Amino acid sequence: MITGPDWGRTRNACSRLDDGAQNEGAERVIRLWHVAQSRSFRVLWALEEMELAYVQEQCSFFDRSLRAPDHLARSPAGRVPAVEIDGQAMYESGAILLSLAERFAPPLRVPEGDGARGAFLQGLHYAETLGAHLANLTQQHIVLREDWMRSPTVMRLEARRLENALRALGPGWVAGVFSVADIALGYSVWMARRFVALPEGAAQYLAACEARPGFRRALSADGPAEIYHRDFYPAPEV
Ligand SMILES: N[C@@H](CCC(=O)N[C@@H](CS)C(=O)NCC(=O)O)C(=O)O
Repeated sequence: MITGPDWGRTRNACSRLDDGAQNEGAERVIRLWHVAQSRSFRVLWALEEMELAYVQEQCSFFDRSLRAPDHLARSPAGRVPAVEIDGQAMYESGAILLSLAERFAPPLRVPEGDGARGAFLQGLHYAETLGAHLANLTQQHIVLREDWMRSPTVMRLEARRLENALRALGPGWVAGVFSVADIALGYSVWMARRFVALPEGAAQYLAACEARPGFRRALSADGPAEIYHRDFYPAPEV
């Protein structure tokens, strides 16, 4: 879906990475505002799983482009992911995943009335339980640059809580068959391995995610590391 990537680093607007003319002329236009390694990877992965054509607007956290009025108009908190589908904007990754599946890939969601619907919805939302710990750990280890700003106690506590929360996962897909809930969760587990040793079930779950061709295509479209530059960020001793 993406051709001719050009990862320009000096810019104050997001860079378009695609054969946009072809997409713009098509009946449906899906546009994704994305920052490498961020939660917008969920949407990138979903678009690849669904084999949908899309326009990728590659953004950075470091050039204020997410605070520009045009981005705030589509994402009020100035975050990613944001999408526009036929001109209609959305900005919450879980809602975007469900909406894409309902519209374009029904087998990737569990419908109302199905016995696995509860597990499906739970998985979709549980991804953000993991996401809260990941956001705290990312802030502590990476966003706060000076040691005096960080709290070793918070770092250890958040790592332990993340590890415990990961015990709910794997080895199988959360609703029995692969769905967008696994995309939401799989991204969270993929990030979690930078902060904790994954429990066995979560490690098997992640391996199954990483084996999917859609995941691998999304990985090659993700872009240069924007947030995490180390494989592992250990919790400090207190
Ligand atoms: N719950 C939202 C969270 C979105 C979010 O916080 N995105 C982060 C990247 S993982 C972001 O854009 N942060 C930029 C900022 O806070 O300025 C979702 O799942 O879409």
